[in-house]
Amino acid sequence: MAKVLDNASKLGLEKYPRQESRDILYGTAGFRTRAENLPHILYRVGLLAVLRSKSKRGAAIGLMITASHNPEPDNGVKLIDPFGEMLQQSWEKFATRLANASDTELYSVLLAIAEAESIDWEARALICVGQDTRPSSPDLAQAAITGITVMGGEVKDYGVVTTPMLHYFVASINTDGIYAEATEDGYFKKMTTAFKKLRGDKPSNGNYVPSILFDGANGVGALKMKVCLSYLGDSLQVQLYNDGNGKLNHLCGADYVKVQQCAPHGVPRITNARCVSVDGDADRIVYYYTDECDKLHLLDGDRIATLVADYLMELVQKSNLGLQLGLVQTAYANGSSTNYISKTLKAPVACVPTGVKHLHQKALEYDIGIYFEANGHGTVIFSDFATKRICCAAEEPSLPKKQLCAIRTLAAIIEAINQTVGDAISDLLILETVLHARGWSIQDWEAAYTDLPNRQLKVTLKDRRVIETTDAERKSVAPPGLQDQINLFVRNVPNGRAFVRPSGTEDIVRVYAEADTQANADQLALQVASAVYQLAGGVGSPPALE
Ligand code: 16G
Ligand code: MG
Repeated sequence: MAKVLDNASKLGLEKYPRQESRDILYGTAGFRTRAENLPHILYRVGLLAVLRSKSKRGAAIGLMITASHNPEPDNGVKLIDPFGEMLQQSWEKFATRLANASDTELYSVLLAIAEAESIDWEARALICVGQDTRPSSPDLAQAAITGITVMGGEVKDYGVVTTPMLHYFVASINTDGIYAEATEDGYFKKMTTAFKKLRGDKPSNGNYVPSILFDGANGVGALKMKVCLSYLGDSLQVQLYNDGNGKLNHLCGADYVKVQQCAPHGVPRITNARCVSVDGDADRIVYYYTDECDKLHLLDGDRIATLVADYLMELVQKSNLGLQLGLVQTAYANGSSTNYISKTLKAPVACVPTGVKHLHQKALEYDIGIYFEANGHGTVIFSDFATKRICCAAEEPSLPKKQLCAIRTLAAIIEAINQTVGDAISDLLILETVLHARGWSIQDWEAAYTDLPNRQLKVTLKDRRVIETTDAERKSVAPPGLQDQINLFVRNVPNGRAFVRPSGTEDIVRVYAEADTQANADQLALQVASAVYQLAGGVGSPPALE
């Protein structure tokens, strides 16, 4: 043991010494910063991954190198736990401690973690490594692999993959059952076979046409969609744009479309055509179209959740298996979507703090849990109980035809969805299935409800931690007086709602406001941002509408 640790700390000093940089936090998306500050971090995350795997008696752990939708010069890393879920929260602290230790402290920090977790040094360790398409990713992967190797861990290097593919592979290695073989071929074969089964032999239906324009953000999503196409055959026509020749995430991709509320560059404007954008590591997806006046219509994660919920609820009713379905959103969900879920769909809907781990955790409480962040990250989770009921009933030919058909559809959806985490490609296949089944165009989908106009603003503070929130980030408890002010502003506008929260990924706080009109939403956002700036120690110029 001492020899392993000694090795690790020595090698770390020689090859990957700690660089002069500020302390870094393992946040909602792991470590993320400029790529040049990351080599020693990757090395240390490699060391930690081995401890994590050993602590799970040799279960495979994932190590994904990506900075998702961030600009190309950034990069990042996050660890994936054995069932394909995000790293357990208590280990986030270990990651932060190890990343910020001085070179001389490295040995003792590793030892302290090993002791705290009663690590069995004899246990094996298997780490699955994946990377996105950034130019900095291969060297960073090498740093991680060095860390894993000096600690005696085994490496399974998947090369360039989407984040959700790596989650899927890790879950597949560690579990028997619903996941396919842990290879790219296994993954695509399983998903697309189920998709084709769901689609039947008629790719068109009513207003639905089996053809989309796909914005790949010039990242791994484009690369893997290309592979997926060879499995899809004639079942879906996908025109690929931003397929990797341009700059990653630059003026394109799901985050750009959602945040800037404009169509991505590099995709032709074809009036009313159904288009999708994914982000730089393909774990988010949004749909959009541009109308006759060249106006963008965005169908984001809230719309995706409601579309999928509406469809699954009908199947659940027809299946008569007594399964309970629920949705999970964050405070960013448009008020109209929440209203639609509770009043029209009459489904339970929970609100949790921002970050996939919170949504995923809550969704596990339902037989069928649907979670989506407004930004397009989400999936559907079937509990073991629901999976068993559905899969057993699907083998009961004596059931009435309509019921059996609904049950078999649910069984095929279980095969097509990546339940470990939001997966743009798998989500796309599910959404295309629902639209096809409904016979809907993207405009039919949009007609379900009207979004409340909303506005987001950023405020820079001396220390963003002075903002403290409660009630799933919907209310602030510090600094004193801030929530009273927000309440006052909100009361003055019809359908007003606003909140403020410190970002988990940037050194800013975010303000969200919605109201009956865009002018009122803008005014509310500005009032709240100004109050934050005054009461919480704003720096730089006072907030303004961009
Ligand atoms: C991260 C989160 C995402 C969240 C976003 C919020 C994961 C895998 N990703 O990207 O879910 O919406 O952070 O960013 O959890 P913010 O804290 O800067 O608003
Ligand atoms: Mg992403």
